[in-house]
Amino acid sequence: GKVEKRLNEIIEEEGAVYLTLLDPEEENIEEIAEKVKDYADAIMVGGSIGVVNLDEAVKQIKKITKLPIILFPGNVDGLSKYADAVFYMSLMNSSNTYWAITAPTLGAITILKYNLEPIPMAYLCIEPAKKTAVGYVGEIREIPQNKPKIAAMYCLSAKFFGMRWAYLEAGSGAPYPVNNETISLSKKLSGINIIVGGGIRKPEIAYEKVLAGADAIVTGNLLEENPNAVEMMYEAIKKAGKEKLK
Ligand code: 1GP
Repeated sequence: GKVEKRLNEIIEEEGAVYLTLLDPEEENIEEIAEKVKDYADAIMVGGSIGVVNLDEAVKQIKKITKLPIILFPGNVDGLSKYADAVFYMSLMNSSNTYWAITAPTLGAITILKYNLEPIPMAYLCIEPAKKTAVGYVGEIREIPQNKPKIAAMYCLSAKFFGMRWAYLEAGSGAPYPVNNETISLSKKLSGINIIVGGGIRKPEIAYEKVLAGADAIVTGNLLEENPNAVEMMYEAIKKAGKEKLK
């Protein structure tokens, strides 16, 4: 697909992509989109707790920028025909098969009809995700941070299933992000694209996550609170990307 191809090109040329997550319920969505449009490589739209204005939100962002919009659905209602692509995700470490396979299956025909580009992704909730919304909604079996091998095994499994991306998620607003050991072992063992998000609020943290092996960094909350932070984040991610490519 076009969007995935573009992301892969950026990873190859710049070492890492920067994805900004916008909550469709966010009131200042236009203001945030206006700020991120010159820095993000793509905009993710979604969240774990319900969506009411998804179509409207996607249309509003589309008016502001031509950046690809990738849906990040929290459930089968997280789809909009106005977006470009969708992370077609399995919450592999949920204790409930609904989140691992039933929800994506129920959404599959809608994705086809809406002509959305599906980007196959393992969604892995790592400690401290249990304390965040996705942990509660997704009924997760939390992957501990002091056992990097467990996350890495899931990434390898994702690769064997044919998924090309794995998202190491500490949860939106997490008090601390996924640690570097978990990221580097996941990347080393699987070789697939590793997305890291949840609790990343400082450029120097994003920088070290990219050097550890992250191919993509996601920030959400930070930009809701301070849209201007996007520039510093972008610079840190691209600086680390360049160094990684050396
Ligand atoms: C949530 O990983 C994303 O799914 C972003 O988390 O809001 O903490 O940046 P933050």
